Amino acid sequence: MNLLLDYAIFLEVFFIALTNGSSARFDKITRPSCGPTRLSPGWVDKSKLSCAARCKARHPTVCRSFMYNKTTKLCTPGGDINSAYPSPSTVEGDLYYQGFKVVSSVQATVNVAFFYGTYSYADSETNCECLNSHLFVMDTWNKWSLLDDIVRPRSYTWIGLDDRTVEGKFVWANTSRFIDPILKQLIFQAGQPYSGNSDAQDCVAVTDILLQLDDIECGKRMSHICERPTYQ
Ligand SMILES: *[C@@H]1O[C@H](CO)[C@@H](O)[C@H](O)[C@H]1NC(C)=O
Ligand SMILES: CC(=O)N[C@H]1CO[C@H](CO)[C@@H](O)[C@@H]1O
Repeated sequence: MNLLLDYAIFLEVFFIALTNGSSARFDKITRPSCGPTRLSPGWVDKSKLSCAARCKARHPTVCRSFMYNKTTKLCTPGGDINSAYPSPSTVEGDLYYQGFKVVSSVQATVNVAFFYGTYSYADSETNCECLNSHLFVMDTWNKWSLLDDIVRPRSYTWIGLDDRTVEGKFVWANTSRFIDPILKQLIFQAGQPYSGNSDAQDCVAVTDILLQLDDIECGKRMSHICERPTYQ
């Protein structure tokens, strides 16, 4: 009986691995500042792997996360993570989120999640913070060259670069480092960043055609990329 169940779970997990592509996995998010939508009441499940599998099986289109308490084995299925929802309670346990993927080339490896949609720059920052991450810091040519694999579908996309503090001084998110002047020439669109008498264009986005950068009004709504350290 137990063996059969194990086998069924194994198949489910295997199927999930196949359908989501090998690099999409659930990551444990340490110290999340928000939580997921709770999709239904939780249940007792023997492992976090089978919790993940059942979340996918019971909520196929919306399961994006789950919470698992190692001690009580409570498994709570979750959807997208949003600052409107509370972070996991002690009873719910640890948060696992499926969205980050490792993208790499010979020169660079990043751990990123692409959020397609309508977020202002501030909303994007909040969303990344929810997941204990920050907007993508594309501070080397090698990281820039990975963009084509991250921004899918191609769309205007916020990265973590802005000159909100001092006009014309672009700072990378999550650091206090300014952009390298040579890199700036290479990755901004011709004639950008705009430094006329309008101060409004303070946040930087990847454009949808050549994946080059442009500075845009921070309130505009578009996609964004969050980045976490690579590990595991
Ligand atoms: C699981 O729940 C117990 C009892 O509610 C709690 O004491 C414990 O901290 C929780 N464990 C985790 C890993 O969150
Ligand atoms: C300097 C700094 O703010 N570092 C933070 C960058 O973002 C990570 C989360 O991805 C934090 O853990 C660091 O403390």
